[in-house]
Amino acid sequence: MTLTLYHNAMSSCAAKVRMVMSEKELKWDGVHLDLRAGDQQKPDYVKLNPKKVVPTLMHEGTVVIESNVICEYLDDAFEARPVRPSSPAKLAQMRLWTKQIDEGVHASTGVISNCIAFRHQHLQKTPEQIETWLNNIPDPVKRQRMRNGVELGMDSPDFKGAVMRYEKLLDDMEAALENGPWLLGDEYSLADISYAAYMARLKHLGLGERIEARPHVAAWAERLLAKPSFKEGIEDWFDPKYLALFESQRGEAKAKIRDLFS
Ligand SMILES: N[C@@H](CCC(=O)N[C@@H](CS)C(=O)NCC(=O)O)C(=O)O
Repeated sequence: MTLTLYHNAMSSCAAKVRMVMSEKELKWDGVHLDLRAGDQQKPDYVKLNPKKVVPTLMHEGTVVIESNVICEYLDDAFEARPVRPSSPAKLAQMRLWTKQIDEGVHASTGVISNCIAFRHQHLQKTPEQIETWLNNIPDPVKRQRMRNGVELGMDSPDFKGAVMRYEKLLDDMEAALENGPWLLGDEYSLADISYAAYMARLKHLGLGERIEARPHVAAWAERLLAKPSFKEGIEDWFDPKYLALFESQRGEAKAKIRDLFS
């Protein structure tokens, strides 16, 4: 079996795929991309992933992009230890959770992460390097969001909407978790795994109070982040430089978020 993941230690989408591979006990090789150095925009990588993002999976000559697609591909290609429910009704429910990530939750995470923390990494670069990175982002809407975040931080016009997208998600989760320990009730699945890295990111960025405000979500996040696959696929990859950056910005972020809700 040759399974190669092009990924980044701190990327939420790549983290999701690593957690799935851990759940399924798959052996894989990694190619680590430095997203701040622009590895994702280099021509050889763009041939694999025209969206210029991680992750990308290579499996015996097949290239698969888009983390939600990769997770389902892995579950189809390697049937042991399934991460998806077998009933069509539950599978449909699962996909309603995972598709939300592509419909706004991931973009909102990008906004919040950039406005609070990642902008400080970009601001270490020369203005020319920042422009090169921004101009190479294929999606013009994402390019503008990233520019706003780097230039304006938490005063970006996108910031409040991104936080509110999470409020809606967490409210929906709170309601779903009244029916059992996992988002689909009794069955732990890709619906839960897909959100593990995002819950960790909220805590890192000072939005943990938004989780704690919802008792079912708080207990679920604790269960999810206690999974051995979270440790192996996500926590063990945390980059101490990023953790230090998150910590240095958390106080200001918490105060700003509290202001949004006062
Ligand atoms: N929908 C894509 C999103 C991928 C994505 O946004 N990846 C981020 C890291 S989480 C990235 O590579 N960012 C680099 C950049 O935008 O320059 C997926 O799920 O794979």
